[in-house]
Amino acid sequence: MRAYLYDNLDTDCREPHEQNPSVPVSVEELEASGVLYWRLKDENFEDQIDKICADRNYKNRDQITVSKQGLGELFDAKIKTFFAEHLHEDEEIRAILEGTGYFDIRDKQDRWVRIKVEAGDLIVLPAGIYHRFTLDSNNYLKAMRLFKEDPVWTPLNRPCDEYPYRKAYLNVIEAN
Ligand code: KMT
Ligand code: NI
Repeated sequence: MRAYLYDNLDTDCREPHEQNPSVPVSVEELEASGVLYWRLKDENFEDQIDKICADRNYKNRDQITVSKQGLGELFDAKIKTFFAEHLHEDEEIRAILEGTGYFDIRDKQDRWVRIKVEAGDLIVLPAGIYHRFTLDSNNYLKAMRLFKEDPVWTPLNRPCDEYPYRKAYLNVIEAN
């Protein structure tokens, strides 16, 4: 995982979009926005996930392969939905199993922070944070999705500042 400020250029979102010079964003800064991160080691991969699930009460899981082959005829529509700025009522928890991709989140100052993820990264985006996802030029990412009960991943596109999940998120973040 590596995080940095997005350059806001209007080119292909699969490009790195890193500023020059780069402006890195630390794990601590991500935490201030409510984003959690774990690096999973290759050995006992499942055990580490099981522990995080037990600690955080994630009871269920499934897998998604974000690729042309994995999503079939839904690919173009899904990719578009993922990259529209949105939030969810629930946390978005992803353990990256294979491949690479970018989660972009809005920081406290409403700037885009790009988080490059790869196999072995586990990331939690809190409920109510504005974010988006894109593949990079490798066009392939396989992830485990973790969730507490039934997942509510319906994307609520910005603006949805009046939703209780958004307000609750801002209240938590303000305290950080
Ligand atoms: C979402 O809601 O933003 C996603 O599920 C992103 C794709 S999962 C790698
Ligand atoms: Ni999302």
